[in-house]
Amino acid sequence: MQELIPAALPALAERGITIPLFDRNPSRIGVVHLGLGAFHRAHQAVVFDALMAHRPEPWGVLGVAMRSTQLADALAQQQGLYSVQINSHAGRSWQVVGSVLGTCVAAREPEQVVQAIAAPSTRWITLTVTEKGYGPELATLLLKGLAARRKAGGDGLTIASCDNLTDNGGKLQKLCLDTARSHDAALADWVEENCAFPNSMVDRIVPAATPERLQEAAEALGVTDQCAVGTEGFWEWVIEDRFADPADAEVLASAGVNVVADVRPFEQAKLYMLNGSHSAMACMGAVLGLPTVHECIAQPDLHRFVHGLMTQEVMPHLVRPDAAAYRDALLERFANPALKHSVHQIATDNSQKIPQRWVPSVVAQLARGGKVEHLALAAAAWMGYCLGEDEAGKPYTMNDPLAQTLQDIAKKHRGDVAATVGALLGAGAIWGTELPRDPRWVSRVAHWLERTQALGLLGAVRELNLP
Ligand code: CS2
Repeated sequence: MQELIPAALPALAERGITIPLFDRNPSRIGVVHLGLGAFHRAHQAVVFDALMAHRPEPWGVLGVAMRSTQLADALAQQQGLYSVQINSHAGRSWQVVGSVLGTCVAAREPEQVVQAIAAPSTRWITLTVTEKGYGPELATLLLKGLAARRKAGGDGLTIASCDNLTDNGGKLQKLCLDTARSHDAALADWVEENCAFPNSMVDRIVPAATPERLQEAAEALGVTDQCAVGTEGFWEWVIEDRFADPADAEVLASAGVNVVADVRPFEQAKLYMLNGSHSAMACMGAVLGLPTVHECIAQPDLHRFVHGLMTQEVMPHLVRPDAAAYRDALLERFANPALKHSVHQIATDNSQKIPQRWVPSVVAQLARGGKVEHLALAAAAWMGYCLGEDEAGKPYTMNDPLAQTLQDIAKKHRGDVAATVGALLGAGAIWGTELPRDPRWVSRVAHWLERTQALGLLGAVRELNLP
């Protein structure tokens, strides 16, 4: 079978598949994207694809994989083309995205990244480097590029973090400025004055590609696509109106991006409602042996639990309007059977995600004297998850920077509720400094861990759900 390359596009159009109809010359690269994963391909790159079709500015993407070479090379082989399978209520459709005009690997070709950041046509850097990616390595790479840009007399850039972090733009700006200040104060000043770091909230459920998905792509397209991704119909991008070029606000809005003065209401709703529920289902699904989010939410007791978690312990703190409608829409999105979103994928890096997704709701509930039953049961499920095997004794791999530590603790204290709770709440910086010492929180987590051990996780969920 032929592969997905530009020459294959006319035949795809004949099959009714949306294809890029714009000039894909690499000179139109205006965005350097760091973190070339499935999410970027089904989210920002689709927006840039729409912009490339209608706008004169260069919105083409240089897709930079931080370390792994496989996807970058496979995409290069297809001259940047890949397909997106969209699974919405209306059924399934396919789109070939053409905005990625080049790829490289930061660990292998750092100089290419630096040159791209410095290139005059570049206007934006976007990032999806995951929660744990915001460290010195990232700062060094960005600053090398920005130093080269400054030296070449270039304009400032918009540098947009698209990771699921509270205050993502602010955190990235601080990382860059702090690092720059420690060795090059003039560069720090230049970045501060010329570059904009908007906060942004991005949303689209994009499971990691599976061989099954690639097979579906081959069947639908009639050509092979090693880089196909599957996603839902829904997508949302809310970004703070803070751009190196203020005219970009209107440009982005023309592609359906929501440009706002303050992202926080959207960011909090998304992190605590969507991602918070995701992480709860990830731990519960892993412990119960339910492999996907769809299978979790199809379980009536878990559906009721997730509904209760959002309604009782998250929504009281949200500013985003229409929280109930937002919740109901999320429950429907979780139930999308075509996504097959693996709970183990979501449980990856739990120790980095829990502080962003659960802790703020626990703290806010305690501050208002509210209940934390659902969050405490979710925490107990996470403790069960840390054992590295489901309730039937089937082992799984934990992908987490703290995997070994957490599993050692969980196994060492297995069966001892107080010791497990004390040690796991104190591990790393996951639960902050206050919660592990707050008896209101510790006692509820201990309660639900005890119930989980006595009744099984589903039994404990049923007990919590009782009216
Ligand atoms: C998920 C997110 O893997 C995870 O941790 O919670 O990737 C989630 O699917 C996206 O944030 C949805 O926008």
